[in-house]
Amino acid sequence: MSEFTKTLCPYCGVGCGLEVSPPAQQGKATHRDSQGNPIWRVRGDKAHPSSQGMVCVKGATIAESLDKNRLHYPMVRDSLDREFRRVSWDEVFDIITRRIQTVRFTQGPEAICMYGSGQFQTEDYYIAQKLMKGCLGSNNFDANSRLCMSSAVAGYIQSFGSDGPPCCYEDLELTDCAFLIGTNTAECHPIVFNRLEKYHRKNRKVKMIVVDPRRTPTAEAADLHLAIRPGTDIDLLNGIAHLLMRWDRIDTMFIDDCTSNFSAYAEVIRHYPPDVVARQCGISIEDLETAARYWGESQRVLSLWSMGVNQSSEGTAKVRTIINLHLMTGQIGKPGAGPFSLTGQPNAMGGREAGGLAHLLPGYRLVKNDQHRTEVEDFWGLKRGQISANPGLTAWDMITGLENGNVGLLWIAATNPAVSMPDLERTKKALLRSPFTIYQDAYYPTETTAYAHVLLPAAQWGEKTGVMTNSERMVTLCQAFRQPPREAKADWEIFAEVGRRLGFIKEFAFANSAEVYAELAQLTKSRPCDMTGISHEQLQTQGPTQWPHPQESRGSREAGGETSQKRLYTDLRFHTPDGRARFGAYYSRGLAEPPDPDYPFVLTNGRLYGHWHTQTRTGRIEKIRSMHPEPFIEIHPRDAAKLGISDNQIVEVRSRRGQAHFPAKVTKAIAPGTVFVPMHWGALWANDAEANALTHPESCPDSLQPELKACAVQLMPVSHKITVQNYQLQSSQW
Ligand SMILES: Nc1nc2c(c(=O)[nH]1)N[C@H]1C(S)=C(S)[C@@H](COP(=O)(O)OP(=O)(O)OC[C@H]3O[C@@H](n4cnc5c(=O)[nH]c(N)nc54)[C@H](O)[C@@H]3O)O[C@H]1N2
Ligand SMILES: Nc1nc2c(c(=O)[nH]1)N[C@H]1C(S)=C(S)[C@@H](COP(=O)(O)OP(=O)(O)OC[C@H]3O[C@@H](n4cnc5c(=O)[nH]c(N)nc54)[C@H](O)[C@@H]3O)O[C@H]1N2
Ligand code: SF4
Ligand SMILES: [Mo]
Repeated sequence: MSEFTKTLCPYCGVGCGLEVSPPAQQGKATHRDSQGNPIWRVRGDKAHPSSQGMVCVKGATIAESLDKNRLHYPMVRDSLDREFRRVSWDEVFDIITRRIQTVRFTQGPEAICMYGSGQFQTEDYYIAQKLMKGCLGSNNFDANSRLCMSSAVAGYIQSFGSDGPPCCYEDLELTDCAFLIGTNTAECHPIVFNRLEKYHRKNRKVKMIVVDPRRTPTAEAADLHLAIRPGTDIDLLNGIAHLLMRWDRIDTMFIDDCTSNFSAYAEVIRHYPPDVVARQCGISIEDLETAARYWGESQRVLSLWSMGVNQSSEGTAKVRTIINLHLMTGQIGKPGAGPFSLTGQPNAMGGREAGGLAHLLPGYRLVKNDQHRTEVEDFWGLKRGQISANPGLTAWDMITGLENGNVGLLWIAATNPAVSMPDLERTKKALLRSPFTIYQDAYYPTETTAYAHVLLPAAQWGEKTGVMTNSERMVTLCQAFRQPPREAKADWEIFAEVGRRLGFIKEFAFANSAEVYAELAQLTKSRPCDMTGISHEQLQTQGPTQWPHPQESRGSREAGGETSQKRLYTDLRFHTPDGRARFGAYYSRGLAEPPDPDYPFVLTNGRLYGHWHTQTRTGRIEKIRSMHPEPFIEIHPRDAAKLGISDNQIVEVRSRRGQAHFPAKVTKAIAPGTVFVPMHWGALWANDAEANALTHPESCPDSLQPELKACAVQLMPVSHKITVQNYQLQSSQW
């Protein structure tokens, strides 16, 4: 047997294949982390179709974080101002089930909430849905994906009748024009970007357009960088459509045969002539025309987007407006073309398959759809009507639910909301009011630990076997290669045990995660994400597999046939009742909180190449800490001069909700009037440098995704030196 275990990188949605082997090497010294733990060896898996052996710095260094500061035992305390005490799993399960029963029978199941994560494996997600939405009858399961890709989900559903990114990574190497909007792919999806950039460099005819208010490393590589004003994406996209229409660069046959609602859209784009659009976006008419020309002249256009589009109070409209351009030019369902949403987290896609948002059910089903609920109830052996017909509380609704006393129990797993939620002061105050919070994480402490009554130690990547699906619908088996530390358990096992103790014995009678996956796969039968031909065993023997992959196709695969569909909609039939894709007709509305004389700057925020979100892993890796030692704020030289701010000087940033301090990075990479801060520094890692101290929770009316990417701020240089203190790593006692 090979000494390598095949798995997937647990960071971003690119989903690179990894091979991991044990630390001890014959004849060589064992590498150890700074706390003395031996480090597992990791390399790219050349056989993985998505990444072909490539990895970025995060994947390459992941093993160094596995043992540092882990949460080892269940812990409880009676109130948030007390110390935790260690308890056994038996005791803690008892405490939790008693509490669930009390809340269920006093406040009702809708007072029970779970806030999960795109970093769950699919099995974790599925068991959580069955427990919450099925057995307990509460649709209040939401995930951090609400803050991440729910606008993409809503946009796909509204335009195509179903969720599901229709493209694949091969398209990166087949396109004539890559249109990257609101995505810093080079830093956030590095291996996707490597593939695209290599191809772009070799083929000079291939165009790359980047739309981002910042000149990111992604924008540096582009033929055309449109540094639009934050929140003007719809103006730009409608402006491109206006020119394509004027130049008659549209695919009328495709529009007539395969779409609906074109006339409403045509009416909207009439109002976006180039002079108006250029002024609105803060770009030149020439650049706008160049972008439209690249679109119009290309045989194959591939759009890629992520948070600059989704995290917006008009996120769904932005997504649909991107899709509109593809529909009007017939750029879908063929190699090298299509609207491709890049998913952020490693298993945000698996979450969608398992129904892991408050309005979804497993198998790409919707809570609001009567037939979908009935199908799931029958499959789970529940009474008709057991699944509530109302979508549950979203992530932010859970915060306001704590404020108004409607939430009686909050179970948080695999996410760190005390850093990643908008309007942190309000979030933290609400969390302090929670009558009972369970927090299930791999590490101790994180910022959210301070708000928990119960801590449950989670087994993480490499310590449990399960599957994850990446942005191109590629399902990979992530095999355990080591034991969970001390008493840590897999998330799905924790949920299942609570289910059994609540009396749902047969519902949660799973011997292992392969059985869990097999059950979910059955529930996807004949759905757009049909995975009935996928199982742990099949993935182990045949390797990563893209869905849709129905069971019937197994035979044809063995006979050498192509089974998984690399691309969706190649037959140009969509999942709408009439089979046509729908144009969405949207006027731009702009930012929820535009700048004004009191708060004259737009603050945007995002990610850096080395760090992962709230640093629970990457903050513990020396190489990465030295790449990005401190937070900072990017300010254009003109704005800096006006305010008397010099490089490295501390800037106080205030919004209507809070304040933070950052050393200034004076740079032309950011547009005048806009400033940028990284999102990675929560309260444990720096003093007063939280991006979300400033942001607001206003969200898109369709996707309910908050506008994390923009809020209005004022800036002030301060003379005293704020220490950007780094959190000192202690070795975990727990
Ligand atoms: N290194 C690293 N990689 C990651 C992650 C990480 O933490 N670290 N996290 C993963 C996750 S979960 C996600 S969701 C993805 C996110 O991946 P990205 O979306 O690429 O990352 P962000 O840096 O959040 O935002 C992208 C860009 O949006 C731009 N932007 C802001 N406002 C606007 C606007 O109004 N319009 C346009 N067009 N652009 C705008 C910002 O300037 C920023 O450069 O990354 C994934 N990959
Ligand atoms: N201002 C601003 N805010 C943002 C964003 C932004 O761009 N700007 N982006 C938003 C987006 S897109 C996202 S995805 C979120 C991310 O925000 P979070 O989800 O809060 O960030 P992470 O640091 O990834 O937290 C994941 C947690 O899961 C734990 N963990 C890892 N593996 C496991 C496991 O297997 N089981 C369990 N139980 N725990 C595990 C880790 O230790 C860590 O504490 O932030 C959102 N917030
Ligand atoms: S690109 Fe994403 S999946 Fe690949 S190694 Fe880097 S973080 Fe991991
Ligand atoms: Mo995300």
